[in-house]
Amino acid sequence: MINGKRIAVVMPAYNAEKTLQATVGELPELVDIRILVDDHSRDQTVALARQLGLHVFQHDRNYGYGRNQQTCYREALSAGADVVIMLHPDYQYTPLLITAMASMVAYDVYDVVLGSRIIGGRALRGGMPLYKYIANRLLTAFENLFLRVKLSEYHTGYRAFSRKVLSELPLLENSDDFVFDNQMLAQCVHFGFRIGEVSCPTKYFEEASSINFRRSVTYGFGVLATTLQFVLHRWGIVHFARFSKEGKKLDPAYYSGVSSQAT
Ligand SMILES: Nc1nc2c(ncn2[C@@H]2O[C@H](COP(=O)(O)OP(=O)(O)OP(=O)(O)O)[C@@H](O)[C@H]2O)c(=O)[nH]1
Ligand SMILES: [Mg+2]
Repeated sequence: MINGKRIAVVMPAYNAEKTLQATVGELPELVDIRILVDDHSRDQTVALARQLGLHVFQHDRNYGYGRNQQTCYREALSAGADVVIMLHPDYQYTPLLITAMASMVAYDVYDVVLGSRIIGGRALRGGMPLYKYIANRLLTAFENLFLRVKLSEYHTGYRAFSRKVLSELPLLENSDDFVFDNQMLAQCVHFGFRIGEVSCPTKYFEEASSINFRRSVTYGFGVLATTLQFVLHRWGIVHFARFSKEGKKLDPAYYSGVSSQAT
């Protein structure tokens, strides 16, 4: 708990066996709810997660990173979380920043807090591939221009959200794939949520999960499309459910057809 708010950490996992223990071992004690959603991993992620005492939910097949997050947030809301931090179980983001990020939301300074690898200027030294770094900088500049905000990056997988953000965004209108992350941030901007950032060390290493060049390109085009949709919707030229108040939201009671059994 922080400031009387229940803190949840959600981990969207896919083949995270090698790094899960290190990640969970560094979760601060103030975390009240620890959830792992397994997207049909082929390794021992689920068995290990149970051993580590996490609340485990399993998809009946590999739906993708975006769909995994939908399940994560739905389960965190139904568990009664007030602040939810998404942490990748591949140990690329230090869990030691959870307290700082969760506080910023728990004390109602921001609705959303991002752990930025760009602030501090050490992303390349931390091992981020050069092409990812360049794409990150260019896409960020492009989005800042059209979304009319100033973030240091939109592509970090380390994020904290208030309960209000997760219940009010039309998250069910987003992609099942990696571009979900970007669509969600564009929604946060569109609906006027306050977004803060903290600097987070960049860590790339052998066992970490890392999307390959081809999927990164797909993601990049998805980001461009998301920005274009944001602008078209804003200008009233095309209507997108993703940016509409009537868009489908996460309802803890809603059943998406995905089997996400608690085990
Ligand atoms: N649900 C789901 N999760 C995935 C999938 N692939 C990766 N993940 C998880 O999502 C997290 C992020 O994936 P990464 O491949 O590390 O991608 P990234 O961190 O955005 O990109 P990098 O900067 O290259 O590491 C990891 O912790 C994975 O466990 C997938 O196909 N489905
Ligand atoms: Mg990664």
